[in-house]
Formats: sequence, C-alpha cells, structure tokens
Amino acid sequence: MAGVTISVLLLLCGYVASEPARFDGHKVLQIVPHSLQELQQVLALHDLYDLDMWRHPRKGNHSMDVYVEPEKLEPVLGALKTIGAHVKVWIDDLQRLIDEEKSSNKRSFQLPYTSQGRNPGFNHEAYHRYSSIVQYLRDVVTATQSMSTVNASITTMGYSSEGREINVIKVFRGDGVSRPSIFIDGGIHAREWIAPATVLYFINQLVYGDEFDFAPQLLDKFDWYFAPLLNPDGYEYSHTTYRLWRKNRVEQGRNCYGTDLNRNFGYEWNPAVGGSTNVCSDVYSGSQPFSEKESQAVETFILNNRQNMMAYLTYHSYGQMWLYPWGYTSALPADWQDLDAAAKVGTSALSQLYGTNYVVGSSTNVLYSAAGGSDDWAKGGAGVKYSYTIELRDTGAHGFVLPVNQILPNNRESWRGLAEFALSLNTNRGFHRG
Ligand code: 0X9
Ligand code: ZN
Repeated sequence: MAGVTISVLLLLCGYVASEPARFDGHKVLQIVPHSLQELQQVLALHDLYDLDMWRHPRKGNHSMDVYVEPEKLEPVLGALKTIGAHVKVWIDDLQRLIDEEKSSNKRSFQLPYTSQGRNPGFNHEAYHRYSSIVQYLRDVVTATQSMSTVNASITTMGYSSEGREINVIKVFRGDGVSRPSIFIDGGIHAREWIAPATVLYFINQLVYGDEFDFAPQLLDKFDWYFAPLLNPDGYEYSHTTYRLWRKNRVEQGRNCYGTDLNRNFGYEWNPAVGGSTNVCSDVYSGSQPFSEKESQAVETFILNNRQNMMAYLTYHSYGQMWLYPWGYTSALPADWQDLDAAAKVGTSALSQLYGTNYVVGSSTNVLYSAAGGSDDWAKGGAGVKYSYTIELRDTGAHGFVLPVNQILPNNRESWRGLAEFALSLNTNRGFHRG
C-alpha cells in the first residue's frame, strides 16, 4: 500500500515521467533494395509500420537507414525477406550507443581537454546543455572586449515556446567597416547534437584564432552571424527525456508535441511535400508558414539583416552532404552552378584532413523533396544567394548518436570546409538577390 502511495506521489511530482526513455534492443537497419520495384515495396512497408526513416534513399543509390522498435522487428524483417532487399543491422542496440555517448560525454567534462584555438574556458570535445551554450556566448563577448582585432555582440532573436532565449552572436572586426555577411545556424533539429557543437567551434576559431590561420582573412572579408541553437526546447528534451526528439516542444493537444521547424519556413510551404498535417508526426509542418516562435525568430532576424547577406548555412546531421535549394521541387535555381561550384570548394577542402567524403547537390535531387526548409526560404524568401543545408557526420554507423571522440575531427574538417568555401566567394559582384 505504501509502495502504491509512493508511486502515485512520484508520478504526481513528475519523477517517473522525467526518467529518460530507453531504447534497449532498438535497431537501425540499413536496407538496400536492388531495383526500383523493391524500393517501392520497402517504402510501402515503411508506411505500413510507421517506421522512422533516419536516412532516406537517394537518387541512384537506394540504400536507406530505418529505425525499428523491437516489437516491429520480426514482421519487418520477415517482410523484407519476402521482398528480397538486402538488409544489414547498422545499429544493433541504440541504448548501448546512447549509454556510451553519455559516459564518454561525462568523462570528457572531467578530463583536461586540448581545445583547438586558444580559449581555455570551454570544452569543444563534448555535447553541452542549453545553459552552458548561453554562458559560452556571453563569455565570448566579454573576452572580445579586451581584444583589439575582433568584436562580438549577442542579439536575442526571439524566445522558444517554452521561453528559452534564441541567440545569435555577431563576430566582426569592429573597425566601423560594414562587410558582406554570412549567417550560420545549428540545432534546428533537436537530436542532431553535433550541429550546435560545430557552430560553437566555428565561433571559437574565428574569435580565438585557428590552426590554419583562416580567421584574420575571414574577418577581413565578412561579418559573421552564428545562431548555434535554434531549437533549445527540443534540444533540452533530447538531453533529459527522449534522445531522439526532432521537433520543437510546442503543445499540440491530442497528447502530442512539436512542429518540425524545418518544414515550417514560409517559402513554397506545403505539408504534402515531405511534411505532414498530422500534429503527432515527426515532420509536422505546423498550422501555417512561420506558425512557430523559433522559425519566426530566424525570419525576423534575417529580414532585418539581409542587406548584404551573402550566405546562409544551416547545420544538421547526418549523411555527409552539402545541399543547396530547392527542397520543395526537383527544379534547380537559375544560379545553381554558382552554388554547386562553391559547395565543391567547401567539400574538397573538408576532405583534406581525414578524407571524409561529402556529396554535393540540390536537396531534392540528392536527398528527397521536403518543403518548408530554412534553406529554401533563405534563398527564395530572403534573397540570400548562397544558401545551404549541411548534413554533418556520419553516414549511418552511429547516425544521430555521433560518438564524443568524433566531435573534434568533425569540427576541424567542417571549419576547414567553411573557411575555404567562404574565401572562395566573390564579394565584388552584385550577389544578394538571387
Ligand atoms: O529533412 C530535413 O529537414 C533535412 N534532413 S535531416 O535528416 N537533418 O532532417 C534536410 C533538409 C534539406 N532541405 C530542404 N528540404 N529544404
Ligand atoms: Zn536535421
């Protein structure tokens, strides 16, 4: 009786509810259909069992990663056998990966770290929580106050549905000269933890200096805006409660939460193209374009600062891709060759360090069509010419649960890619309407 009372009390206090969800025995399958017909059958299976497609089949390469809960495993494997598609277990036990990530992240905070760049105060080899990310940005601003060659300031672009700050930090020379700008964001999707880590590393390299000495040239050429965490509520929820959360955390009713912010931007917004009108779906597009506070924050900020904004880069994971618009159609923008060439400068620079291979192309043609993405809006709605979605490491071995020991290599190569991409842009031409 006492036990029952305690359980009820715990439930009321929310203790039970706040236990993180477990993923014991949950698997990610890599499925390779041999033909278009097999592909159609696998996709039908995916719909039938309401499976979460972690990595979609690409044009000319049908392999895909599909997340399967234990109770669905037997029927799904049986059906795949009947179809004849090749199946490999990519991730055998998701909980094991999550446990490893948790313990190595904890260890990483305890060990002395060798931060790239000269900032002793922040560990760039770990996944941080919201509050420490906010604090880091403030510390950067304080630090630049005693630096003569670089300046930084924070703007709160808006607040999340749960009231957290959505911050952007401007990093610039501070010599009174206004330069063309580049806007970079991360963390629009909660579970893609590597993305905010990468953007924080970029800030660090630009402010404190980098191993390749790109920073001075980059500051001479551009003003920089970094918004490392666009979806703080979802991100926190993925840390405390459900590691694989993707959307924001707005309350939808029907006991469902969240809108996919990357289906909510207002250029050719269309839930029927890669999104959903079902509030419980992982790709729910929202009730209308820019229905969400988080996407509104980006919209307002970019519209207010788009004059002379040359590039918009949004960091996601995973799949190792450097994608340009459009995501809503298979047609290409008129200037796609400019975007393609610049992306290839980025990916070839990126591959120099560890040989990491990235695929370049339009998101519809390389990945799948999905309307309402921030990249499409930045280009089509705000007129920022060089607009990209970058899908960071890996190609599926760990998926969203990228091990802590890959943070630094991922960030180093990404920095190199970004720097050479930016230095290759021609700032002398009229560029910012296209
Ligand atoms: O589906 C997405 O939102 C992105 N992939 S992810 O696995 N990180 O969720 C790709 C977005 C590509 N851009 C557009 N479709 N506009
Ligand atoms: Zn994403």
